[in-house]
Amino acid sequence: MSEPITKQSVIANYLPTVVAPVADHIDAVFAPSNIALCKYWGKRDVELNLPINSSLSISLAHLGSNTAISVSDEDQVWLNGQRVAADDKFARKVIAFIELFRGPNGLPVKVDTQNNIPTAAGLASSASGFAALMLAIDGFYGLQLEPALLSAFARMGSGSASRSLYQGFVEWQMGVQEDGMDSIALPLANRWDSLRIGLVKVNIAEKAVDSRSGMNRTVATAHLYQSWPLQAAADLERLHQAIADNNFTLLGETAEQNALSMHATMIAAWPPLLYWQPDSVAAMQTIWQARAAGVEVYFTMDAGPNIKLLFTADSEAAVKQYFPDLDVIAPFG
Ligand code: 2P0
Repeated sequence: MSEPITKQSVIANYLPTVVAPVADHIDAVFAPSNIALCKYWGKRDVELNLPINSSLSISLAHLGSNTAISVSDEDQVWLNGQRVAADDKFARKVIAFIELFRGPNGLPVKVDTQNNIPTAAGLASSASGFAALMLAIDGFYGLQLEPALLSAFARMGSGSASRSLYQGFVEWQMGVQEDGMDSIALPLANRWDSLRIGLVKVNIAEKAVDSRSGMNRTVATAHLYQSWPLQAAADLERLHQAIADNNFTLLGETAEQNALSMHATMIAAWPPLLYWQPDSVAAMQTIWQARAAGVEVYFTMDAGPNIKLLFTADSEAAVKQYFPDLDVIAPFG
């Protein structure tokens, strides 16, 4: 029997097992957060974060993570100006990821990440975090990796990080290879300058079940999950059509149905997974009321209670009548 494929064994095909820094430190590098219009939900390979379906996202311009790395006398991880305990899950994940490149006995480092989005609130900070970390590793160790490798390696840190290497619309192609090296994200050339994303913050506290455990539980226990890959494939086609035609109705309807279908699979898991809170449902009802009144606004939702609105610039004033405190992002600047 052949050896199981690991992150280390895949990376070793492209890089020496131990790499050394090319500088004492590198300045912070930025990667944007992203919100999927067709979601990544379920893995065909848990070790490599290989997805069961392709996904399509939109990056959040200036919202994301800035990560710097420097030489240090011991490994240390900082998040938003505070040192994180070495045995904390986040710190362990970050250092384990660095070890994939520098080896277990490489020179200790300080990793300093500043997120300008709420951490672990369903606003995809792990996506921007691992994408920025991958870019910082690339600079600090002088790897000069091409974009496809940066995306594939960032994906091993967190699946959705594969998409956060680019701005704008990004498709993460699921790939078919066993080592996952064709499971990479690519940017779409299309822009959509009038597109807006509104953040309805229901609760920015850390969630009880992270998306990694949530998706594994769904795949393992929800019979409803069987229909998800078919739905995702059809939605991806519709989104490509919507983007090519500048058809906002098709984009919004597809994204909203995709998100609710993903949540349906979670609700059908056991133990059930319901990330919604009463205020999430209240926001959905408000969105449907607004639509019934002729305002073209749709929503998407990730593994958390917060709602992300989709609309175009010409509807912004009307949408704000329903959501006065809305944070609005223009993903194309
Ligand atoms: C997405 N999510 O496409 C979906 C929708 C959450 C719901 O990608 O285990 O943190 O690190 O690969 O990337 C969040 O999953 O999971 C996510 P791992 P990740 O945005």
